[in-house]
Amino acid sequence: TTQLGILFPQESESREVRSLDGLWNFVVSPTTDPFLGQMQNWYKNPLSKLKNVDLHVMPVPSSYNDIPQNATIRDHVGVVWYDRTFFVPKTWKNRRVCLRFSSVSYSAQVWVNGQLAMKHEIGHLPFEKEIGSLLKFGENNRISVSCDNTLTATTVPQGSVKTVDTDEGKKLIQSYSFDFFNYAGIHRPVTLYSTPKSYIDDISIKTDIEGDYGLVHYNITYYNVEPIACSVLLLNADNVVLTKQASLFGTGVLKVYNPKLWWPYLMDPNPGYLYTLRVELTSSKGELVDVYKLPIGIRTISWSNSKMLINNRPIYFTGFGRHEDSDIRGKGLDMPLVIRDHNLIKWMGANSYRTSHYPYAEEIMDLADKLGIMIIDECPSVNTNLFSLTLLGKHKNSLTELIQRDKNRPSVVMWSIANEPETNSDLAGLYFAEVVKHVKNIDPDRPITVAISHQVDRDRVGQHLDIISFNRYNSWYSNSGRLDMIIKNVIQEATAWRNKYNKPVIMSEYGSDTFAGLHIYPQFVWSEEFQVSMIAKHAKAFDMLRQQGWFIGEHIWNFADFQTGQSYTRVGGNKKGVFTRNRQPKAGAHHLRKRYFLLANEL
Ligand code: GCB
Repeated sequence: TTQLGILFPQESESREVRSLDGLWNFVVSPTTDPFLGQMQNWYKNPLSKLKNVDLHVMPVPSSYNDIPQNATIRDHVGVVWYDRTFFVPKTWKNRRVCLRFSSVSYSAQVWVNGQLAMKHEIGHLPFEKEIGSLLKFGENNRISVSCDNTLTATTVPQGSVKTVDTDEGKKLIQSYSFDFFNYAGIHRPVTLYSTPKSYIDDISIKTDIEGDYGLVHYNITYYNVEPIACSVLLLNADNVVLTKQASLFGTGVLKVYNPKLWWPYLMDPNPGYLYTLRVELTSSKGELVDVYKLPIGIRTISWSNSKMLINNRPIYFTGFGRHEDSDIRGKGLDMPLVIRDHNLIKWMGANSYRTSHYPYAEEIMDLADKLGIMIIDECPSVNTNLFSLTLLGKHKNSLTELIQRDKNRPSVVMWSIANEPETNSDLAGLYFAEVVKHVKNIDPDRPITVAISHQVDRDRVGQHLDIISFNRYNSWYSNSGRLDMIIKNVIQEATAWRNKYNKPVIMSEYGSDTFAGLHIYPQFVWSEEFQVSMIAKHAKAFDMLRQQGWFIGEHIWNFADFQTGQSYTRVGGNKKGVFTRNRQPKAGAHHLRKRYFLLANEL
């Protein structure tokens, strides 16, 4: 279901937040009876009271897969169960109390004190519900969550399940065609928060530049149980109030003289400048009722048939495809990792990345806003095929929810509506025309792309996009080992995309698996020397393409090594990172950062 108002929970004069992160109880249905939990309604009683099941301690947030010492749980297909108790203060009785999950993969049902509170499908996106009527105030309450990782032809992303005969009897197995491991669980924070009964539900902003002024167009929705006045303040980064405006209908424009613009990293000495939009609801007696503070950046995005511009300056994307992935935690949010990653991104001199292949945590997006890292924001559609109306509906939902979550972020400069879908059929053309129309209806102000892997000549999707991104593995999947066949092929393919559509072109993936510490010279596949030369050859092609005026970016695959499903093409995971899974640089990282800093100086 689509929802409005998914503002990130924050403390303010009127709002309180309690974290439900920590240790939860965790139970998997026995493999002999995968549906036992559903049959027996395990949400009705504490999981700790169940007989004949293994009770685990499970940290939240985290993927559950790599926590227990148990391959059956790692490879489990279907539903798992979580529960815990939590205390709700008496003082919240007359307030609006919401329960918010920042992400559960893939789908979830949530019960509070044995009563269904909400359901959500599609991982990597937040969902919440007002749960006041289900709570006991001044007492302990129980929250139960069932989480299903099953992917089918009508989930986003897609997969398929079948039953196989094993040495241990019949088992369900999951297959999927993307390579990253299908981690599951409560991946991001769970929060309980309270607001007054009259509250700010949503804020939308759009910024513009007009002469010496920065413009902040805002649109606020709020609910009130008493007469309410809404006002809006703009504060600079030193918390000085620049303007204040009473807003009768919740919409208006704030003007800032000589604004400090939001610039990407290395395009300005002070990148990522953020103002604060402070929204206030006050009662007829003039008392403050609700306050929400939204960080905003003032910048413009525009594009032509050959360029993309921020604040009217052409940009050139340098950076990576990435994953939310690490040892033990899988896709669980881990702040030490997140900060380390962003320190590495700055150390690399990269100005951007794509959130391949799903939306990343809001905490990560906050950092991108602050540091001036440009984000190509991707929805969870990977390798899409077997098009259907049901799939189309969910694909659109994933974008509605993504845009609802990220619409105000200065770092988000483009929507990626799919990675490597089927693009060569007429049906694909029709399908993506619909997806594009949907996104343009919600957000006409950011360009749309798809990371395409099929061949140019039969493509039916590029016509609907603003910017063409293509993924190609020269010297790896194509002409393995042939470092002498990269330059011509990259130039040829980029030029073919350009000639077909007359639009800006990005190479959104190129790379080679590289086993850290493996040295072979002359360069040989899997060695660090090979990755360095593979990067150097691509750089030559990119530099020639840049002369043409329509080639606008290069993203290497991948930032770091990551876990995959089991296959004979992967040695302990995908090793195309320029960093290891532990975030240590390979030779390729040292090589590439010189290029990124040179490019930043040149542009
Ligand atoms: C791709 C996919 C990416 C894979 C990569 C690879 O084209 O977009 O998800 O990880 O290739 O290494 O095979």
